[in-house]
Amino acid sequence: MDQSQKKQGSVPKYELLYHPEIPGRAEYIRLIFEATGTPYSDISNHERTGYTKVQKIITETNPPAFAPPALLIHDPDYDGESIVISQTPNILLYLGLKLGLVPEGDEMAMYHANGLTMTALDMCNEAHDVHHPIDVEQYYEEQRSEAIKKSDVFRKRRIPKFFAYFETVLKKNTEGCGKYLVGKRLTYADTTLWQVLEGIDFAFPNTVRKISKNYHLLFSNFRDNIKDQKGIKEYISSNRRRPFSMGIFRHYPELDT
Ligand SMILES: N[C@@H](CCC(=O)N[C@@H](CS)C(=O)NCC(=O)O)C(=O)O
Repeated sequence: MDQSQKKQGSVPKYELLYHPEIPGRAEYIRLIFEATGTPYSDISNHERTGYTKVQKIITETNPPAFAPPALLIHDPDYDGESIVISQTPNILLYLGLKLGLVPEGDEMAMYHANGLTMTALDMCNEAHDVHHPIDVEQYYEEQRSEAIKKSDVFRKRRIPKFFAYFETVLKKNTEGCGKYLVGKRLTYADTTLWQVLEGIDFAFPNTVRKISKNYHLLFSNFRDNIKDQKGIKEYISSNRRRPFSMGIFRHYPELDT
């Protein structure tokens, strides 16, 4: 749409479409809203019949979303139409640009931030696959022995590889002083990686306790810095922040021996 057609003074409205209760993949999106002080509605958690509404919207929209999270956007720029977009990294990129959580005035740095976000989400997906290595639609208990085998590889090889990678990224971004992944201010790559670290720590506390000393920037500078960011700090201590439970990140002691 032509910029001249913009309706002055009206602001976009955002509705988050996700499962109720668990933080899940929607948490990466909530962190953008919270860090930027942007109002949003979390339909499943805010409305009594919210989840029914979420399912209806994501299946009836065109194109339908395969799975939550999705974002319902009412933006005056879109001529009164409501738009639904899906896929976590896609939503993060959209909001990152709209709400100013991408590096300023540097297109390539934006792609770097997005690439780092996707790598953090890869680690999240692998953590999920540890407890569901065979079938996402079956109970953990039905794939427990395979999960135990997978957890061994994840803890011994994949976690250290991801941690070492992000430690190197922090070291190389001298502008960020070990506090930010790209440039010298907060991007959605930082909020996303921070949430993945929280999740890994929840699911694999023994592993993290044992090896975190090897990743000094990641576990002191970076992690502490992000949790103290304006918006994030208040959010963490609010009841809007959902605790980890039986979502993507799960703690089974036998997977963290
Ligand atoms: N790649 C998608 C994955 C979406 C996804 O797996 N969503 C989960 C909840 S976090 C779900 O409801 N999945 C149902 C399914 O895959 O059938 C994303 O990043 O958004």
